[in-house]
Amino acid sequence: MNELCYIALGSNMNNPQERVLTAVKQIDQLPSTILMMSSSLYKTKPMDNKPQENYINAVVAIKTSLKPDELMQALLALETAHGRVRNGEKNQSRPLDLDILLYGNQVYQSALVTVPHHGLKQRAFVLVPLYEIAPTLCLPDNTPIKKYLDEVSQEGVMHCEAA
Ligand code: PH2
Ligand code: MG
Ligand code: MG
Repeated sequence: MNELCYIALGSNMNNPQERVLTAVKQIDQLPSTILMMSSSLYKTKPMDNKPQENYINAVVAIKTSLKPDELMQALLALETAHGRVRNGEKNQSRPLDLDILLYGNQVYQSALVTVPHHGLKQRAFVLVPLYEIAPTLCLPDNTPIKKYLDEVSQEGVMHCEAA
């Protein structure tokens, strides 16, 4: 279990709250992977004010020996198991989105995955739950995530009470 990784979860279809909680358990059950921490759930407004249902977002920390592409394959399989269908359109509503935010301290890009995740620095619905579980975390370039959190508006990111 060598790399500490952070994964963002998002859902705005078909009972998102329950779905995200289920997905957290499923991530813990991936091969060679253990769940270290999970954030609270957050109800969030769609990015760019898209006319969509609100999202449920969360972030988890895992330790895994899966390589970045293997981890992404496993996460994509989970998305598919939750009924996600990709038609090439960007940012459409989805039952489950699982993004690798950080893979240890690695900077890595392949056809399947880019870490750090391209949206990490600008998205409050990622930064708020990430900061909750890792307040002193720094990106591979040594920038504290707190810096980016302070730069975004947290309006539209609402903490969900425990179910
Ligand atoms: N994911 C998107 C697009 N827009 N908006 C919110 N609030 N939360 C998301 O997870 C999200 C989004 C594409 O991945
Ligand atoms: Mg995403
Ligand atoms: Mg994704």
